[in-house]
Amino acid sequence: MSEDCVFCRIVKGELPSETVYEDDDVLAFRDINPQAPVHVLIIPKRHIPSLADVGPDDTELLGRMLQVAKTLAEKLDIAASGYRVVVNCGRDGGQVVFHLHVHLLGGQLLGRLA
Ligand code: DGP
Repeated sequence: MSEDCVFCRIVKGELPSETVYEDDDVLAFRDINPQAPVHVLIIPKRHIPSLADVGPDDTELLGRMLQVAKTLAEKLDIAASGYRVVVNCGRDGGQVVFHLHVHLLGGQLLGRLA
């Protein structure tokens, strides 16, 4: 846990969030500034600053985060229409919060990235 990390504070319950999924290792909650009708963040409870900081021991955790994205897409009713899963990494990747997170976006047609 990192004292000054906003997502660690959400994990600890010090800041409110709208939780949509939780297990021992993973938490998912609605983004405070949604970019689509469905915009959920899926995070590890353990503080990992970014994708650049994961190691071989984190392979299962990363897989579970993607499984949670898929399951939440079904639960939040965007599986059939489609959705986007995004991980911003580092400054040029547009990462603002340095606690690893997966964005799950859907509920509207999303613009092409490339
Ligand atoms: P990124 O650019 O990938 O680091 O996205 C960080 C996201 O985190 C951004 O979409 C807004 C969201 N966010 C930042 N602070 C909070 C917060 O306190 N609560 C919630 N629910 N989301 C937050």
